[in-house]
Amino acid sequence: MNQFICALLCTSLFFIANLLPATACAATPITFEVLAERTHKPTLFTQGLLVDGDHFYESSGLYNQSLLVTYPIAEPAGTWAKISAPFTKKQVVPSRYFAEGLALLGDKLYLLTWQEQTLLVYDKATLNYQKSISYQGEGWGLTSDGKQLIRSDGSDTLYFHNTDTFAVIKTLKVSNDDLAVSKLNELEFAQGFIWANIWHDDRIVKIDPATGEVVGELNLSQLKHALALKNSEQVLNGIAWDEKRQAFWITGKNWPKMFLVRINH
Ligand SMILES: [Ca+2]
Repeated sequence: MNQFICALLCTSLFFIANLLPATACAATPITFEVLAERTHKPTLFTQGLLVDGDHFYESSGLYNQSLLVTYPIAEPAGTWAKISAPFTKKQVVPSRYFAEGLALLGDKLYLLTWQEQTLLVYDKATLNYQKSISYQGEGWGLTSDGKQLIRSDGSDTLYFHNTDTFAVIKTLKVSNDDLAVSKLNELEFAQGFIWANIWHDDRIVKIDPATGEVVGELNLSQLKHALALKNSEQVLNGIAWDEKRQAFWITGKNWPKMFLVRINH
């Protein structure tokens, strides 16, 4: 859709907004280049993904199957070795929990659960369980801006939490041209912005953390389509900022690959 038509449509939607579901027009496209790709274990139902140093940390969902794992960014040689390579560390999440978003702050990993209203806290170095904290609502995505934890719950609202008590400090509505942007899922805080996967969509939106306004979006449909995935739940859902490479690692639920994506400014 070109910008003129989009502007016309948005103007029309403004007058009949009460008659239609809120659907924002496309934000300013962000162009990107794929710098590299590597294998991703297709057994991982990716919910949270982050990079620390030379390792990935990833949470994998579903009841009775949830995991917290870490593995090196550098792959072992050979296709067989890549697929079968063991995790550096693996922690099985109790079967009653459906693991969701994952964030790192200091020496702790914070893991959301979907509907169990329980935040699980682990030691980063060992992946040993430390404690749990109750909260209200659903857990989808989680990230940290270095001071607070930021949670999504599948709506258009982001929740900023105290890191010690997980109490909600503030909420932020995410919108584009005054229309709500919902189904926010996996999150990543990088370069002063919040980046969010939209569930069952091939887009990642760039959110101004002060206003909630979507200031740009990445359309990654070409990456997903190249994988020729069979299952409709194999959605884009993994964003990890790699400080060393100044680029994002991108993957999805049960995807066989991860992509290193550098965005253009
Ligand atoms: Ca992330």
